Amino acid sequence: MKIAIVCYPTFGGSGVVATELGHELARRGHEVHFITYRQPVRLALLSPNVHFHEVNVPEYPLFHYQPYELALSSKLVDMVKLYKIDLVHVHYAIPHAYAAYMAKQMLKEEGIHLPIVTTLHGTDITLVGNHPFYKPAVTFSINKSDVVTSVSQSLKEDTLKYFEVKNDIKVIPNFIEIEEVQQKVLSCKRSVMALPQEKIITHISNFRKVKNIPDVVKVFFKIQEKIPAKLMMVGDGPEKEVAEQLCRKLGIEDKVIFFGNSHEINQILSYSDLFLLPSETESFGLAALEAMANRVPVISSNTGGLPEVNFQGISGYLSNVGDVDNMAENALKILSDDVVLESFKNKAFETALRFSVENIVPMYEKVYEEAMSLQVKYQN
Ligand code: GMT
Repeated sequence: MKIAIVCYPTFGGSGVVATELGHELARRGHEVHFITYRQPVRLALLSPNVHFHEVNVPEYPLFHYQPYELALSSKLVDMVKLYKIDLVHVHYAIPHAYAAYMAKQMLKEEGIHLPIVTTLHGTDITLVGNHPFYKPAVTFSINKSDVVTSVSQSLKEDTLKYFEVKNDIKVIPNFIEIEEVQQKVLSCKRSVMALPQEKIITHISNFRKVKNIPDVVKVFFKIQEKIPAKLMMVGDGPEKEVAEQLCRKLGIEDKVIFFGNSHEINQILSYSDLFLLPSETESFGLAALEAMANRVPVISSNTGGLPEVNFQGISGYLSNVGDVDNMAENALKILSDDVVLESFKNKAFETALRFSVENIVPMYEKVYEEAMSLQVKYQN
Protein backbone atom coordinates (compact mmCIF):
# COMPACT_ATOMS: atom_id res chain seq x y z
CA MET A 1 0.00 0.00 0.00
CA LYS A 2 1.14 3.59 -0.59
CA ILE A 3 0.37 5.56 2.55
CA ALA A 4 0.69 9.29 3.24
CA ILE A 5 1.23 10.14 6.90
CA VAL A 6 0.46 13.67 8.10
CA CYS A 7 1.67 14.57 11.59
CA TYR A 8 3.39 17.18 13.74
CA PRO A 9 7.15 16.80 13.34
CA THR A 10 7.93 17.79 16.94
CA PHE A 11 8.92 15.86 20.09
CA GLY A 12 5.22 15.42 21.05
CA GLY A 13 3.76 11.94 21.41
CA SER A 14 1.48 12.13 18.36
CA GLY A 15 4.42 12.87 16.05
CA VAL A 16 6.51 10.13 17.66
CA VAL A 17 3.73 7.54 17.22
CA ALA A 18 3.16 8.63 13.60
CA THR A 19 6.87 8.38 12.83
CA GLU A 20 7.35 4.99 14.47
CA LEU A 21 4.23 3.74 12.70
CA GLY A 22 5.64 4.92 9.36
CA HIS A 23 8.96 3.16 10.02
CA GLU A 24 7.21 -0.09 10.88
CA LEU A 25 4.85 0.10 7.90
CA ALA A 26 7.88 0.66 5.66
CA ARG A 27 9.59 -2.39 7.22
CA ARG A 28 6.46 -4.35 6.37
CA GLY A 29 6.80 -3.39 2.71
CA HIS A 30 4.43 -0.43 2.45
CA GLU A 31 5.56 2.78 0.74
CA VAL A 32 5.28 5.59 3.29
CA HIS A 33 5.19 9.32 2.51
CA PHE A 34 5.49 11.75 5.43
CA ILE A 35 3.91 15.10 4.64
CA THR A 36 4.55 17.84 7.18
CA TYR A 37 6.26 21.22 7.63
CA ARG A 38 9.60 19.83 8.90
CA GLN A 39 11.36 16.49 9.02
CA PRO A 40 9.86 14.67 12.04
CA VAL A 41 12.41 14.45 14.87
CA ARG A 42 12.50 10.67 14.94
CA LEU A 43 12.27 10.13 11.19
CA ALA A 44 15.11 8.07 9.72
CA LEU A 45 15.12 9.04 6.06
CA LEU A 46 17.78 6.55 5.11
CA SER A 47 15.28 3.71 5.30
CA PRO A 48 13.87 1.91 2.32
CA ASN A 49 10.25 2.82 1.46
CA VAL A 50 10.31 6.07 3.49
CA HIS A 51 9.83 9.48 1.84
CA PHE A 52 9.46 12.96 3.26
CA HIS A 53 7.71 15.86 1.52
CA GLU A 54 8.00 19.24 3.19
CA VAL A 55 5.04 21.59 3.24
CA ASN A 56 6.26 25.13 2.61
CA VAL A 57 4.18 28.13 3.60
CA PRO A 58 5.77 31.21 2.07
CA GLU A 59 5.54 34.42 4.14
CA TYR A 60 3.27 37.01 2.60
CA PRO A 61 2.75 40.37 4.33
CA LEU A 62 -1.02 40.38 3.72
CA PHE A 63 -1.45 37.28 5.85
CA HIS A 64 -1.53 37.88 9.57
CA TYR A 65 -1.66 34.04 9.89
CA GLN A 66 0.03 31.96 7.21
CA PRO A 67 -2.49 29.48 5.68
CA TYR A 68 -0.85 26.15 6.59
CA GLU A 69 -4.00 24.06 6.00
CA LEU A 70 -4.19 25.39 2.45
CA ALA A 71 -0.54 24.57 1.75
CA LEU A 72 -0.93 21.13 3.34
CA SER A 73 -4.02 20.23 1.34
CA SER A 74 -2.37 21.40 -1.89
CA LYS A 75 0.75 19.35 -1.09
CA LEU A 76 -1.41 16.32 -0.38
CA VAL A 77 -3.16 16.67 -3.73
CA ASP A 78 0.17 16.94 -5.58
CA MET A 79 1.80 14.02 -3.76
CA VAL A 80 -1.22 11.73 -4.10
CA LYS A 81 -1.22 12.33 -7.84
CA LEU A 82 2.56 12.07 -8.26
CA TYR A 83 3.10 8.91 -6.18
CA LYS A 84 -0.33 7.35 -6.70
CA ILE A 85 -0.91 7.29 -2.96
CA ASP A 86 -3.74 4.99 -1.85
CA LEU A 87 -4.64 6.51 1.49
CA VAL A 88 -3.83 9.31 3.92
CA HIS A 89 -3.44 8.71 7.65
CA VAL A 90 -3.58 11.92 9.65
CA HIS A 91 -2.37 12.10 13.24
CA TYR A 92 -3.95 14.79 15.42
CA ALA A 93 -7.26 16.13 14.11
CA ILE A 94 -6.33 19.82 14.05
CA PRO A 95 -5.84 20.93 11.30
CA HIS A 96 -4.75 17.71 9.62
CA ALA A 97 -8.11 15.98 9.25
CA TYR A 98 -9.57 19.22 7.93
CA ALA A 99 -6.78 19.65 5.35
CA ALA A 100 -7.11 15.99 4.32
CA TYR A 101 -10.82 16.46 3.69
CA MET A 102 -10.09 19.49 1.47
CA ALA A 103 -7.53 17.42 -0.46
CA LYS A 104 -10.04 14.61 -0.82
CA GLN A 105 -12.60 17.00 -2.30
CA MET A 106 -10.09 18.47 -4.75
CA LEU A 107 -9.01 15.00 -5.86
CA LYS A 108 -12.63 13.93 -6.26
CA GLU A 109 -13.00 16.59 -8.95
CA GLU A 110 -10.35 14.66 -10.88
CA GLY A 111 -11.95 11.28 -10.31
CA ILE A 112 -9.44 10.20 -7.60
CA HIS A 113 -10.71 8.78 -4.33
CA LEU A 114 -8.55 9.39 -1.25
CA PRO A 115 -9.60 7.46 1.87
CA ILE A 116 -8.83 9.31 5.13
CA VAL A 117 -7.87 7.60 8.38
CA THR A 118 -7.79 10.01 11.33
CA THR A 119 -6.10 9.15 14.62
CA LEU A 120 -7.12 11.23 17.62
CA HIS A 121 -4.27 11.67 20.09
CA GLY A 122 -5.61 13.60 23.05
CA THR A 123 -5.28 17.34 23.29
CA ASP A 124 -6.85 17.64 19.82
CA ILE A 125 -10.00 16.48 21.63
CA THR A 126 -9.64 17.22 25.34
CA LEU A 127 -7.94 20.64 25.33
CA VAL A 128 -7.78 22.38 21.97
CA GLY A 129 -10.37 20.67 19.80
CA ASN A 130 -13.40 21.28 21.94
CA HIS A 131 -12.76 25.00 22.19
CA PRO A 132 -15.75 26.76 20.57
CA PHE A 133 -13.39 28.35 18.01
CA TYR A 134 -12.48 24.95 16.59
CA LYS A 135 -15.29 22.61 17.57
CA PRO A 136 -17.48 22.82 14.43
CA ALA A 137 -14.48 22.23 12.13
CA VAL A 138 -13.15 19.37 14.28
CA THR A 139 -16.57 17.70 14.47
CA PHE A 140 -16.95 18.05 10.71
CA SER A 141 -13.54 16.60 9.89
CA ILE A 142 -13.93 13.68 12.29
CA ASN A 143 -17.27 12.85 10.71
CA LYS A 144 -15.84 13.15 7.21
CA SER A 145 -12.96 10.74 7.90
CA ASP A 146 -13.43 7.26 6.49
CA VAL A 147 -12.05 5.61 9.62
CA VAL A 148 -11.40 7.24 13.00
CA THR A 149 -9.13 5.74 15.63
CA SER A 150 -8.29 6.87 19.15
CA VAL A 151 -5.27 5.88 21.22
CA SER A 152 -7.30 4.78 24.25
CA GLN A 153 -10.80 3.84 25.33
CA SER A 154 -10.79 6.89 27.58
CA LEU A 155 -10.11 9.20 24.63
CA LYS A 156 -12.87 7.50 22.65
CA GLU A 157 -15.28 8.21 25.49
CA ASP A 158 -14.13 11.84 25.74
CA THR A 159 -14.61 12.27 22.00
CA LEU A 160 -18.14 10.90 22.15
CA LYS A 161 -18.83 13.16 25.16
CA TYR A 162 -17.53 16.40 23.63
CA PHE A 163 -18.43 15.97 19.93
CA GLU A 164 -21.42 14.78 17.96
CA VAL A 165 -19.58 12.00 16.25
CA LYS A 166 -21.53 9.89 13.75
CA ASN A 167 -18.87 7.31 12.86
CA ASP A 168 -17.50 4.48 14.92
CA ILE A 169 -14.22 5.14 16.74
CA LYS A 170 -11.78 2.23 16.86
CA VAL A 171 -9.39 2.09 19.78
CA ILE A 172 -5.82 1.32 18.71
CA PRO A 173 -3.40 1.84 21.60
CA ASN A 174 0.02 3.35 21.10
CA PHE A 175 2.88 0.92 20.72
CA ILE A 176 6.58 0.48 21.32
CA GLU A 177 9.41 -1.02 19.31
CA ILE A 178 10.92 -3.19 22.04
CA GLU A 179 13.92 -4.37 20.02
CA GLU A 180 14.93 -0.80 19.22
CA VAL A 181 14.74 0.08 22.92
CA GLN A 182 17.03 -2.81 23.79
CA GLN A 183 19.58 -1.89 21.11
CA LYS A 184 19.84 1.73 22.26
CA VAL A 185 20.59 0.96 25.88
CA LEU A 186 23.92 -0.75 25.25
CA SER A 187 26.05 2.39 25.50
CA CYS A 188 24.53 3.79 28.68
CA LYS A 189 26.70 5.04 31.54
CA ARG A 190 24.74 5.33 34.76
CA SER A 191 27.69 6.75 36.66
CA VAL A 192 27.53 9.98 34.64
CA MET A 193 24.21 10.82 36.28
CA ALA A 194 24.22 9.47 39.80
CA LEU A 195 26.22 7.74 42.51
CA PRO A 196 25.71 3.97 42.78
CA GLN A 197 23.61 4.31 45.96
CA GLU A 198 21.33 6.98 44.45
CA LYS A 199 18.03 5.98 42.84
CA ILE A 200 17.32 7.69 39.51
CA ILE A 201 13.84 9.16 39.04
CA THR A 202 12.89 10.45 35.59
CA HIS A 203 10.23 12.64 34.04
CA ILE A 204 9.89 13.22 30.28
CA SER A 205 7.38 15.58 28.70
CA ASN A 206 6.81 18.79 26.78
CA PHE A 207 6.62 20.69 30.10
CA ARG A 208 3.16 22.07 29.50
CA LYS A 209 0.69 22.96 32.26
CA VAL A 210 -1.25 19.75 31.63
CA LYS A 211 1.77 17.72 32.83
CA ASN A 212 1.57 19.12 36.39
CA ILE A 213 5.32 19.74 36.41
CA PRO A 214 5.43 21.19 39.97
CA ASP A 215 3.99 17.86 41.22
CA VAL A 216 6.97 16.02 39.69
CA VAL A 217 9.31 18.18 41.78
CA LYS A 218 7.15 17.88 44.91
CA VAL A 219 7.01 14.08 44.69
CA PHE A 220 10.76 13.92 44.15
CA PHE A 221 11.32 16.27 47.10
CA LYS A 222 9.52 13.80 49.37
CA ILE A 223 11.39 10.82 47.93
CA GLN A 224 14.85 12.36 48.40
CA GLU A 225 14.00 13.17 52.04
CA LYS A 226 13.92 9.40 52.69
CA ILE A 227 16.39 7.84 50.25
CA PRO A 228 19.38 9.08 48.19
CA ALA A 229 18.02 10.01 44.77
CA LYS A 230 18.46 12.16 41.66
CA LEU A 231 15.78 13.56 39.34
CA MET A 232 16.22 13.66 35.55
CA MET A 233 13.93 16.21 33.90
CA VAL A 234 13.85 15.60 30.16
CA GLY A 235 12.09 17.88 27.67
CA ASP A 236 11.34 21.53 27.23
CA GLY A 237 8.33 23.80 27.46
CA PRO A 238 6.70 26.66 29.34
CA GLU A 239 6.79 24.99 32.78
CA LYS A 240 10.51 24.23 32.78
CA GLU A 241 11.39 27.58 34.29
CA VAL A 242 8.71 27.06 36.98
CA ALA A 243 10.26 23.71 37.85
CA GLU A 244 13.78 25.16 38.02
CA GLN A 245 12.56 27.87 40.39
CA LEU A 246 10.76 25.35 42.59
CA CYS A 247 13.89 23.19 42.82
CA ARG A 248 15.89 26.23 43.97
CA LYS A 249 13.16 27.17 46.48
CA LEU A 250 13.19 23.65 47.92
CA GLY A 251 17.02 23.60 47.97
CA ILE A 252 17.30 20.49 45.76
CA GLU A 253 18.79 22.06 42.62
CA ASP A 254 21.97 19.97 42.95
CA LYS A 255 19.87 16.79 42.86
CA VAL A 256 17.94 17.66 39.67
CA ILE A 257 19.30 17.56 36.12
CA PHE A 258 17.41 19.42 33.38
CA PHE A 259 18.34 17.92 30.01
CA GLY A 260 16.03 19.85 27.65
CA ASN A 261 14.80 17.95 24.60
CA SER A 262 16.83 14.82 24.08
CA HIS A 263 17.43 12.21 21.40
CA GLU A 264 18.72 9.84 24.09
CA ILE A 265 15.42 8.99 25.77
CA ASN A 266 16.09 5.25 25.84
CA GLN A 267 19.58 5.72 27.24
CA ILE A 268 18.28 7.96 30.04
CA LEU A 269 15.42 5.59 30.78
CA SER A 270 17.69 2.56 30.75
CA TYR A 271 19.40 3.70 33.96
CA SER A 272 16.21 5.06 35.59
CA ASP A 273 14.59 3.35 38.57
CA LEU A 274 11.24 5.14 38.49
CA PHE A 275 9.22 7.30 36.10
CA LEU A 276 6.90 10.10 37.26
CA LEU A 277 3.88 11.24 35.23
CA PRO A 278 1.42 13.14 37.47
CA SER A 279 -0.50 14.75 34.55
CA GLU A 280 -3.76 16.62 34.86
CA THR A 281 -4.98 14.75 31.76
CA GLU A 282 -3.31 12.20 29.51
CA SER A 283 -5.09 10.36 26.71
CA PHE A 284 -2.51 7.55 26.77
CA GLY A 285 0.89 8.50 28.21
CA LEU A 286 3.37 7.29 25.60
CA ALA A 287 6.29 8.41 27.78
CA ALA A 288 5.08 6.03 30.51
CA LEU A 289 5.04 3.17 28.00
CA GLU A 290 8.55 4.07 26.82
CA ALA A 291 9.66 3.95 30.45
CA MET A 292 8.04 0.55 31.01
CA ALA A 293 9.70 -0.84 27.87
CA ASN A 294 12.99 0.17 29.52
CA ARG A 295 12.01 -1.75 32.69
CA VAL A 296 11.09 1.40 34.60
CA PRO A 297 8.03 1.29 36.90
CA VAL A 298 5.65 4.25 36.68
CA ILE A 299 4.10 6.48 39.32
CA SER A 300 1.30 8.35 37.57
CA SER A 301 -2.01 10.04 38.08
CA ASN A 302 -5.08 7.93 37.34
CA THR A 303 -6.47 10.30 34.73
CA GLY A 304 -7.62 9.64 31.13
CA GLY A 305 -6.00 6.66 29.44
CA LEU A 306 -3.21 6.17 32.01
CA PRO A 307 -5.00 3.25 33.75
CA GLU A 308 -5.05 1.49 30.35
CA VAL A 309 -1.23 1.58 30.25
CA ASN A 310 0.02 1.65 33.84
CA PHE A 311 -1.52 -1.13 35.92
CA GLN A 312 -2.03 -0.53 39.63
CA GLY A 313 0.41 -2.53 41.75
CA ILE A 314 1.87 -4.23 38.67
CA SER A 315 3.76 -1.83 36.41
CA GLY A 316 3.63 0.89 39.08
CA TYR A 317 0.98 2.82 40.96
CA LEU A 318 -1.69 5.40 40.14
CA SER A 319 -3.00 8.20 42.40
CA ASN A 320 -5.59 10.93 42.12
CA VAL A 321 -4.42 14.03 40.24
CA GLY A 322 -2.57 16.30 42.66
CA ASP A 323 -2.18 13.72 45.43
CA VAL A 324 1.60 14.12 45.76
CA ASP A 325 1.66 12.49 49.21
CA ASN A 326 0.20 9.28 47.86
CA MET A 327 2.48 9.36 44.82
CA ALA A 328 5.57 9.78 47.03
CA GLU A 329 4.36 7.01 49.39
CA ASN A 330 3.93 4.64 46.43
CA ALA A 331 7.29 5.63 44.98
CA LEU A 332 8.99 4.81 48.28
CA LYS A 333 7.17 1.46 48.47
CA ILE A 334 8.88 0.55 45.18
CA LEU A 335 12.26 2.16 45.74
CA SER A 336 13.00 1.26 49.35
CA ASP A 337 13.48 -2.45 48.75
CA ASP A 338 15.67 -3.70 45.91
CA VAL A 339 13.78 -6.99 45.63
CA VAL A 340 10.47 -5.12 45.28
CA LEU A 341 12.07 -2.72 42.78
CA GLU A 342 13.38 -5.60 40.66
CA SER A 343 9.95 -7.23 40.64
CA PHE A 344 8.25 -3.97 39.54
CA LYS A 345 10.90 -3.52 36.83
CA ASN A 346 10.18 -6.97 35.43
CA LYS A 347 6.42 -6.47 35.56
CA ALA A 348 6.68 -3.03 33.93
CA PHE A 349 8.56 -4.64 31.05
CA GLU A 350 6.08 -7.52 30.77
CA THR A 351 3.22 -4.99 30.64
CA ALA A 352 4.99 -3.01 27.89
CA LEU A 353 5.21 -6.18 25.77
CA ARG A 354 1.42 -6.06 25.34
CA PHE A 355 1.96 -2.84 23.37
CA SER A 356 4.64 -4.19 21.03
CA VAL A 357 4.65 -3.13 17.36
CA GLU A 358 3.94 -6.74 16.45
CA ASN A 359 0.67 -6.63 18.40
CA ILE A 360 -0.52 -3.15 17.46
CA VAL A 361 0.62 -2.21 13.92
CA PRO A 362 -1.46 -4.98 12.25
CA MET A 363 -4.51 -3.21 13.72
CA TYR A 364 -3.64 -0.15 11.62
CA GLU A 365 -3.11 -2.31 8.54
CA LYS A 366 -6.58 -3.77 9.09
CA VAL A 367 -8.04 -0.27 9.39
CA TYR A 368 -6.33 0.76 6.12
CA GLU A 369 -7.81 -2.25 4.36
CA GLU A 370 -11.19 -1.29 5.72
CA ALA A 371 -10.82 2.31 4.52
CA MET A 372 -9.72 1.03 1.10
CA SER A 373 -12.62 -1.39 0.87
CA LEU A 374 -15.02 1.49 1.52
CA GLN A 375 -13.55 3.02 -1.64
CA VAL A 376 -14.40 -0.12 -3.62
CA LYS A 377 -17.89 -0.11 -2.07
CA TYR A 378 -18.41 3.53 -3.11
CA GLN A 379 -17.23 2.81 -6.66
CA ASN A 380 -19.59 -0.14 -7.08
O1 GMT B 1 0.87 16.03 25.66
C1 GMT B 1 1.76 15.52 25.01
O2 GMT B 1 2.61 14.80 25.49
C2 GMT B 1 1.79 15.79 23.53
C3 GMT B 1 0.59 15.20 22.88
C4 GMT B 1 0.70 15.17 21.39
O3 GMT B 1 -0.31 15.40 20.77
O4 GMT B 1 1.73 14.90 20.81
O5 GMT B 1 0.42 13.87 23.39
C5 GMT B 1 -0.84 13.24 23.23
O6 GMT B 1 -0.66 12.15 22.32
C6 GMT B 1 0.23 11.12 22.81
C7 GMT B 1 0.39 10.08 21.72
O7 GMT B 1 -0.82 9.47 21.40
C8 GMT B 1 -0.32 10.54 24.10
O8 GMT B 1 0.54 9.54 24.58
C9 GMT B 1 -0.45 11.65 25.15
O9 GMT B 1 -1.04 11.11 26.31
C10 GMT B 1 -1.32 12.78 24.62
N1 GMT B 1 -1.30 13.91 25.55
C11 GMT B 1 -2.37 14.26 26.25
O10 GMT B 1 -3.44 13.71 26.21
C12 GMT B 1 -2.16 15.41 27.20
